[in-house]
Amino acid sequence: VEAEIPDEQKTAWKKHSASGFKNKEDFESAAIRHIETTLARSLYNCDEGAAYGGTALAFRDRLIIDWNKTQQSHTFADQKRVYYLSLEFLMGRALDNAMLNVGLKDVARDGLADLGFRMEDVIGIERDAALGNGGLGRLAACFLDSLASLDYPAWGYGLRYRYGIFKQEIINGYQVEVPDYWLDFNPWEFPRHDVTVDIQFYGHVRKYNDENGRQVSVWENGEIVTANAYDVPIPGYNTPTTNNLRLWSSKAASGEFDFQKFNSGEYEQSVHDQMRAETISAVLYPNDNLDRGKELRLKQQYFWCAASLHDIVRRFKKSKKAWKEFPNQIAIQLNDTHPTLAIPELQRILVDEEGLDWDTAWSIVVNTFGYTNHTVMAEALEKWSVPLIQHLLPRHLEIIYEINLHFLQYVERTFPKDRDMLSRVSIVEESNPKMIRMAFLAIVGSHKVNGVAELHSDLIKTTIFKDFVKIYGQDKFTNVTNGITPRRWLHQANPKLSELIASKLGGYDFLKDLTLLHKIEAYADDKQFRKAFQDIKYANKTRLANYIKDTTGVKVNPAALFDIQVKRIHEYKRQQLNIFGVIHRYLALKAMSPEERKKMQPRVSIFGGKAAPGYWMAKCIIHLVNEVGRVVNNDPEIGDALKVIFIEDYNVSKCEIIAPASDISEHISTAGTEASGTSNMKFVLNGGLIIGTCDGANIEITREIGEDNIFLFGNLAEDVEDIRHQHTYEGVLIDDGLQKVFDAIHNGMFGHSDEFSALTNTVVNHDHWLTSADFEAYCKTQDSIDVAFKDQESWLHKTIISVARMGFFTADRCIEEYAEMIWNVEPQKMKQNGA
Ligand code: GPU
Repeated sequence: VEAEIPDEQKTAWKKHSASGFKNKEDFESAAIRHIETTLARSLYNCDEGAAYGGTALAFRDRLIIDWNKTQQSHTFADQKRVYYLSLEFLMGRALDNAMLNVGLKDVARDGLADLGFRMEDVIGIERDAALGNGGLGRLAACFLDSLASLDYPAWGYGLRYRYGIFKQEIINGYQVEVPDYWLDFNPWEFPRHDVTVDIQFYGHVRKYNDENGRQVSVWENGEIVTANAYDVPIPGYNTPTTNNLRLWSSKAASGEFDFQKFNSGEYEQSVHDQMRAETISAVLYPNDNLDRGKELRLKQQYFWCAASLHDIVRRFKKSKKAWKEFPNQIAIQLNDTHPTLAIPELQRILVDEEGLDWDTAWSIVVNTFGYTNHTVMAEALEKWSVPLIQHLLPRHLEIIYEINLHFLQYVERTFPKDRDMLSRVSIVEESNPKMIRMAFLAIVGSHKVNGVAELHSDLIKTTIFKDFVKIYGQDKFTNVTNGITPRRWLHQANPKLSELIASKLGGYDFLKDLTLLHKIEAYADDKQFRKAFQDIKYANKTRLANYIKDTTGVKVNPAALFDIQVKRIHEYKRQQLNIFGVIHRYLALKAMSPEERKKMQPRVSIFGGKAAPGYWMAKCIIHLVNEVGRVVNNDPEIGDALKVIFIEDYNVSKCEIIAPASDISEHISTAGTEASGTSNMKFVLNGGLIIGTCDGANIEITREIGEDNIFLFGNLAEDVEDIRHQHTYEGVLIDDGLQKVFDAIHNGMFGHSDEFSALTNTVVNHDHWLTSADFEAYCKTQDSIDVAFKDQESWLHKTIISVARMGFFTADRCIEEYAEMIWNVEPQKMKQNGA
């Protein structure tokens, strides 16, 4: 392509080609130019919002220059690429990340100071890009950061929701959901008006025989919706590589808003059609770890899969390679089962549109896809009703049936006469109505299936996917323990700690090879280092205390033990165990004499997290936390001994303030239910210890940092089923301490007890989540934490050692494992000057 452009054009282009700023002068010039011309502001009406806008646009210019070079270089290099399909990308803010990744935050800080602004205020203007619910979406965001930082040629594909996860307000102690309209000013996206894909829904399948007597299927007469591409540049840390996140937005197909309807007086109908089409990408479903089977959600899934695959196939076809090269050029990773329709969609493209025979097409499909599972809980495993798919995607249903037929024939050959096995593993569940089991389809259509922590990957092999291990063998199933990006979660969230570490390690190389952290273990007894480390923790706690004061009015003492649990509110994550434990502590404090109380370790119990709008029990937990806070925080007898805080609207940018400020954080899911957890990693990396169950990545964290440095408690995954059986046949045994807590609630200590009866009744009736069975161990462990925290010298030692041993949990290690075991792709380092 390069050779075809005449020299004169190249010269003119190169003379004026944009280049990024490198110093303060050029930054100021770029920012002011944007403030004046792009934002139409002047010196006299440049507020913080405009300063943010100008700064963001100046950095966007820089990113897009590197983006162009990266894309060009990846096209020329013609190497295998990775596509990460995720319905959620919980990105948070982009400016701070962009400044740090391109290494120009200090330059921008000085420039902004010249213009009369403070960096922290400017950064704070940006709204989070909150296109996700929780861990699954944040993992996708961390993976994008690592893919770019390690120079992998990779794109993310997602949906451009007009409304991300709702904003949470707490009104009178109850959660209220407010829509998150985040797009009114978003400088980080580039609309690609020329990149559109028409997506079909409904219609029917027509069959005919072609001239060779081959049966051909045509899916026709459906409704068409257009997908528009919006590109978000993803800068790597300390590399020119800038990858792409392509988000699709839905619009009525251009023909749809037509003048015929307008002229025939159907204007309203035409506007209605337009709005119906736009509804597809309008809103993120706010459920975490729950499948609700809504038609619009299925439409979202197909719309996004079909647009992404069309884009990928279009790019492949430009290379003029043979179809059998497809899996050598392209790896597609499915983030949970949400993108599973990509499997029948690729098969449809290859067979119906490109005329490949079924088996050739299917081997391409299987070799292209990898599937990551994120849960073993039945309520979160996706199923779609056959009538719904029949109606919306008639050709895909046929293809799914045919995939199942081939699969079941294979199973029957391998395990003759095992009828039970056939019905157990069938992609089609023989229920009424019949259901398509998406996880099974994802397994059958992928060459690798992975879980997200060791225990979880073992559990999927021995429980929900057991039969598939028999059918395909062990090798198809693997583990990639989750990780987090140390750029955002250490360097950005905790710049002082990052700086301290860099001062001992002789630079910031550890941000790209986190195992280098082990070298700070040598400083665990170094007086100066320890003092600096401790001061940083205190400053971070003070920062959070100020935030709490500003937002809730409650004054908390930064010298108290900060005990934090922030994550989606879910019964399996057991915030109820935490708040019952807090009440237990409160009752104990109330029973003490003032002298005794004085001797107790002061504690601040901090909660944060959203409940899905339809999840009553989770909302009940939020209400209880807020009511307990109201009572405890206003109890003059208690004072600093205990404070209970609920942080409203927990999100990524708030986590950046919260994660560096913990002494203890809670990861206390019922054993066997939390696939991995990733906030556990964030807290330890920032010098906090953990109270946790033997679940998810807690187990590997323990192995890495040592069992003396973590507070584990509770029943083990292998015993949970038996205990639940006991509950069913012998009733639930309510722990004595927990009974006192329930009595206090019933007596109205925290407001009308009816408000909380669902919460206490579920424990008494079934206790599916083992709240009572684990209560005593939980409280005892909390008491031992008080004792341990009193010995500040030894506590400090534990936290430093733990940070030093967290190298394994970088998302960079995950990406390298995926690249080697699942994708078979290599990094593609660019020359500094681009292509
Ligand atoms: N996860 Br399934 C979500 O955040 N949402 C979901 O719908 C499902 C899983 C989480 C897991 O709960 C968490 O344990 C894990 O660390 C995370 O995915 C990333 O793998």
